[in-house]
Amino acid sequence: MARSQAQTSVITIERFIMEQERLHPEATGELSNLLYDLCLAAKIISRQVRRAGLTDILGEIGTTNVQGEVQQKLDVFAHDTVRHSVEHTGRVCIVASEEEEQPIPVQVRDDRRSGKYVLLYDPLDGSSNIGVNVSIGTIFSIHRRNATKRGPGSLADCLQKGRAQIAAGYILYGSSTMLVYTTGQGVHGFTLDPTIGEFLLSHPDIRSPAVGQYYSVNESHWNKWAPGIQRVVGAFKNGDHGRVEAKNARYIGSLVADIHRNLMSGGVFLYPADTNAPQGKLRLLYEAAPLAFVVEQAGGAAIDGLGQDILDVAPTELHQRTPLIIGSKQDVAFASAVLAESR
Ligand code: P6P
Repeated sequence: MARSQAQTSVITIERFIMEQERLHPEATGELSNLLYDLCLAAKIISRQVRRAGLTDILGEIGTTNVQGEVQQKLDVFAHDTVRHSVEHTGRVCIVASEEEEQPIPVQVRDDRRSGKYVLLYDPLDGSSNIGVNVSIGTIFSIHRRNATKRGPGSLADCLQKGRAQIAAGYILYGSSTMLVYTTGQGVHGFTLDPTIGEFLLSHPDIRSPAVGQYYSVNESHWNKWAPGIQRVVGAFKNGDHGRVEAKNARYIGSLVADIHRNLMSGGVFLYPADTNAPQGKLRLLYEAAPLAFVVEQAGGAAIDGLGQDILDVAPTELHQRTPLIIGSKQDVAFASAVLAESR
């Protein structure tokens, strides 16, 4: 009996992106090509992240502070790899990275092809975890330029609400390397097969459970939180009169890893404001907003805990921080209700 096409076909991310593009007759292919560019960067970074551990073990290759140097090298390596994968293509007009104080306008040789996209990214979030072999990630956010019409982009092109994102996603360098992204047509996960150097569709149309089994927060900050946050976390820990059931605690301390586990299994992640970090720790434009786009597209929710959805927060600064509560829809709604009662 002939095997069905589905049984025999291996769907690479390139094929998937092309098929997604065909759903949009107006598409020029530039976004697809930008996503391919990011796939290439992801493969290169993944290879280097894997080798970093070897360098560390071998030791004599590096200096005594090879751990810190490798991490710093890796952060900069990841930053440069993404930047070099996109800046020559004429598809982007500006890139902004956690590693650079200012956005980097992209000078396009042929001005007529000045890029229409803006790329914001965290090249290697959680890189302090490399030394202990904990998963780390790259996070990216893509907007259409909206403040300038041609030539290099501007800071204003970068300061857009998350709701305006064209695409967003992350690469998780974990037990396997996964790329998870959305263009507003659902969330799709691809696993890198290093033997062929291809991202293969492994998790089509990811949907997050409405109620999570996990809550993820650094409880060492408890005494610095506002009473409302203490009440929310206490309810996730112990249950709350049937409004919410007690959950299991899971906190890796590496944002992309925590978010991915909760996306797949259901859960709620919190990085609230506290007395030491009145705006929270995480960055809005290239951490919270892209992850919020992905999580919302998978049926979840993301709020700042101050009454706004993350995707509706109007940015004023490139590296501004935001409190973040993100994950399973009903859990985030519970947190939002309790915080509203506490205001
Ligand atoms: P804390 C890693 O340094 C990071 O930026 C995120 O990846 C992670 O979610 C958070 O900080 C952990 O912060 O204060 O719990 O160590």
